[in-house]
Amino acid sequence: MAHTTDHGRHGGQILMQQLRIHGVRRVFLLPGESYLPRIDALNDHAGAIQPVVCRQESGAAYMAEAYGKLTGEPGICFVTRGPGATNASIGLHTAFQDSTPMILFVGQVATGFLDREAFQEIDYRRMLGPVAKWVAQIDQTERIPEYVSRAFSVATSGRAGPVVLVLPEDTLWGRADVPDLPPYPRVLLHPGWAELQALKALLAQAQRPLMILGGSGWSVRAVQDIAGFAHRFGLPVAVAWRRLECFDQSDAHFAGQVGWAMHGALEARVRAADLILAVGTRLGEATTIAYSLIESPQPRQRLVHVHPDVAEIGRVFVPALGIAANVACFAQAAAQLAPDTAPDMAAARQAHAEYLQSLEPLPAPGPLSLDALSAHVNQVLPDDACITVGAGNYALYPHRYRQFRGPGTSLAPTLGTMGYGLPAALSAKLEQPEREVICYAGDGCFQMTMQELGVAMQYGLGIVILLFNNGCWGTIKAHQAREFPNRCVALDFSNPAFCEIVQAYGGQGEVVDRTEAFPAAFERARAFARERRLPALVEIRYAPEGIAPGETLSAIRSQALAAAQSAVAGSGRPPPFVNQPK
Ligand SMILES: Cc1ncc(C[n+]2csc(CCOP(=O)(O)OP(=O)(O)O)c2C)c(N)n1
Repeated sequence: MAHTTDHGRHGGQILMQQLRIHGVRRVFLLPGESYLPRIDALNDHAGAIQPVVCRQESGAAYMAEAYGKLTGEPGICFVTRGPGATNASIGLHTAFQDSTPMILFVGQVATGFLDREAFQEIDYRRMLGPVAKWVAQIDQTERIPEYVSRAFSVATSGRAGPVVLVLPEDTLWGRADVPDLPPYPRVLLHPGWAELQALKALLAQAQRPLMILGGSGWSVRAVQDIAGFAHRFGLPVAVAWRRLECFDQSDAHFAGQVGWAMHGALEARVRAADLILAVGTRLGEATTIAYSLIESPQPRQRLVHVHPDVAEIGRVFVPALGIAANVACFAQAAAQLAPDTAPDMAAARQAHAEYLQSLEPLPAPGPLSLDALSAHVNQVLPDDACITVGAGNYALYPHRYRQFRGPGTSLAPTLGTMGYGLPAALSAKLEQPEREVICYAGDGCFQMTMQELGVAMQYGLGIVILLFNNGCWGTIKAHQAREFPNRCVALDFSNPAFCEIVQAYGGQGEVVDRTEAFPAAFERARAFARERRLPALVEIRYAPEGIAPGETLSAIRSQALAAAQSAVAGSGRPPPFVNQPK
C-alpha cells in the first residue's frame, strides 16, 4: 500500500493517541489484515490501553456495548471490513436501541478501489446507517483527530448511541503531521425552571401519579437524587422494561418493572394512573406492551416526558409536558423541588407491598423450580452483584426475582438480542474484577456466543454461568403453542456436554436437576469463580413444560385450543392454523 507522505505519524498512531486522550482504557477487537496500522499502534500504549482479543466480532461488539452501558463512556470496538463489520452489526443495533455510547472502527478498501466491489468492500453508510447515530468515512489521514473527536461527541450527546468510523487502508497507512485534539467536551442538558414549575403544578393536581425510569445515563448519584424526589412527592417508582438498574429496588417506593411479564397489580396501576412521569425512557413497544398500556399517539394518562433527545419528545406520544434533559441533570434538579402540601404516601407504600408480593416464588411443575432457585440467588448474592442476560424466557426468572440495586447491577439488552449475556458478563468482570458477575443464559442463547469463554480463560475472568437447559428455543415454543397449537415444529435441538466445554476452557461445570441440589452447586460455582478466576457453570436441566414463571406449555396450548374452539362456535368457520392433535 502506498504511503501518502513519508513523515509524521501513520494513521493508526494518530488514531490510537487520540483514543487515549479521550480516555479510552480498553479496546475490544478481532484483528484483520485491513487495519494493521491500527493494531500496530496498540504497542505504543501498552499498559494504558488494554486490547481484549475476542473470538467473534459479535462478542467484541457486545462487550464494547456493555462497557458503554457500565461506564457511560463509549465502548470501543475494532473490526475488519466486510465480514468483521457484518458480524459486529448486532452489537451496534443493541447500542442503538439501548441508547448506549459506542464507537465501532471498521476497515475499508483503499479509496482508489472504492465502488468496484473490491475485496470485502461494503458501503457502510448504507448498510449500518439505520443502526447508528452517525456513520462516517475518514478519507484523509490528517483529519483523523477531527472525526474521532466528533465521534465521541455524537456517541455521548443527547440520546447516547453508536457511531461507526470507517478507515480506508490509505488513510491508515498514510502519514501526517497533525496535532492531537484535546479531550472531547461533554455537553449536558439541564431542565429549565419553567418546566420544573409546570411539573410541580401537574404533580399537585394528580391523584394517581406514577414515575417510570428508563433509558441510559443513570449514575448512583442520579438514582439517589430521583429517589429523594420520589420520597418527597409520594411517587411510586417503576422501571421500564429491562431497565432494572435505574433504581434501587429495595427502596420503599419501588413498584416493579413495567412492560412484558410485569406483575398484575402494577399493570392495573399503570392503566389507572392519571399522570405518568416518564424519565429517560422512550416508552418503547416492550414497556408499553405494544402501545396498549400507554397509547400512541395520545395516552389516556397525562404524560410528562423527560428525555435527553428533544426529537424523541412528541415522536410517539403527545405529552402534556415535555422536558429535554439528561436523566442525571433532571434528577439533580428534581431533588431540589418540594411539594407545597405534604403528599399522601399510601399509594407508594401499597405499590411497594404489591411488588414484594411478586417476589414470592410461583408454583412450578417438575422436580426443579426455576422460580425457587432464582429467588434463592436473590437472597444469597451481595447487593452489588451484576446479573447479565441475553434473550429468552429464562431471563424472566432473574428479572422477576432479583432485587436489583442500581447502576452496574444489571446488563440486559432492551433489543432482546440472544447471545448478549456471556460477552456482557466478561466485559463487566474486566471492568470491575471485584464485583460478582452472574450470567443467566438459555441453552440457545449461550450457544450463540459461547466461544467467548476463550476470553474468560485468557484474561482470568471468574464469572458464574447459570445455564438453563431445556433442549429447545423455549420462548418460541411458547409462542407457537399459543398461535399454532399442536403444530409445533423446528423448535428442539441436541445439546453438547456443556460442563465438558467449560472444563476445556479451564473452568468448572456441574449439572443440577432438582431444586434442593441447586444452593450447594451455586456456592461451589461462586467459590471456584472467586478463587480460581475462571468461569464456573451450573447447568440447570429441566423439561420445557415449565416455560415461564407461573406458566406451563400445556396450559398455554389448551387455552389456545379452547379459544379457537369458541371462535369456531361463534363464526361457523374453522379457525386458521389449528389442527387435530398429533
Ligand atoms: C439473535 C436473536 N435470534 C433470534 C431471536 C428470537 N428468539 C428470542 S428468544 C429465542 C429462544 C431462546 O432460547 P433459549 O436461549 O434456549 O431460552 P428459552 O427461551 O428456552 O428460555 C429466540 C430464538 C432473538 N431474540 N435474537
